[in-house]
Amino acid sequence: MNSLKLTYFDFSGGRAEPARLAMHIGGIPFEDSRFAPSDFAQVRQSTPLNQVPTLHVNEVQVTQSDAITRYVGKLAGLYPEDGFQALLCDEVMGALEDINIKIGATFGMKGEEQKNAREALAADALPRYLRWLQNQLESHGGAFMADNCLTIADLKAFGILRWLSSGKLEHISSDLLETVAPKLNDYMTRIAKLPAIAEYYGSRGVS
Ligand SMILES: N[C@@H](CCC(=O)N[C@@H](CS)C(=O)NCC(=O)O)C(=O)O
Repeated sequence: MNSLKLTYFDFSGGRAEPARLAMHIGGIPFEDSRFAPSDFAQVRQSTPLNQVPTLHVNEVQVTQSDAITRYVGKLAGLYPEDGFQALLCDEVMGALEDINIKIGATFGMKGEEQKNAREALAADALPRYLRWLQNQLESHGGAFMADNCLTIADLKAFGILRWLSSGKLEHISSDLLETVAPKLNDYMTRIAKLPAIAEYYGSRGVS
C-alpha cells in the first residue's frame, strides 16, 4: 500500500474535502496534513504550483484536486468501474469545479466589485449550473449523481452545495439552492445523513 499524505487548509470544506471524505468512507489510511490559513504563504512554497491541495503518494507530490479525488475515490470504491458512468461522474465533477473557479475569482475582490460579481453569479451562472446539476441527479435516478450509488461526484457536490447554502458567502443568498433547484436541497440533506458522512462531521464537531 502506498503511503498517502494530503495537504490542505484546516477547515471542513474546499478542494480537498471530497478526497478526505472518500478516504474516510473507504477506510483508506492517510496522513491528514492540515495547516492554518495564516500558514498558507509558507506551505505553498513547498508545493509544485504554489497551490493546495497536494497528495504525496510515497515521495511523489501530486497536484490537482479532481485528479487526487479520483485516485483516492478508486482506492475507496467510490468511482464507477463502468466507463460511461465514470464519464457522467467526471462530467459532474468538472461542472462543480467550474463553480469553484467562478466563486474563487470573487475572493480577490472587495466592496462593490465583489458585490456586483457575486450578484451576477447568483442571477445567471449559478442558477444555470444548479438547475443542470438537479437535472443530472433526476435523470440518473434521483438518488445519486452517477452510477446509482455514492461516488466522488456526490462528495464534491455535497461540499459545494453546503458551501453555497452556508450563508458564509456574502451576496449569495443561503436560499439560492431552495429557490432554483429545490431537489438539490433535499439531496444535500440526504447525503449529510448517510451514516459515514454524519459520523465524520459529528466526530469533528461540524454541524
Ligand atoms: N486546479 C487546482 C486549483 C487549486 C487552487 O486554486 N487551490 C487554491 C486553494 S483552494 C490555491 O492554492 N490558491 C492559490 C493560488 O492559486 O495561487 C486544483 O483543482 O487543485
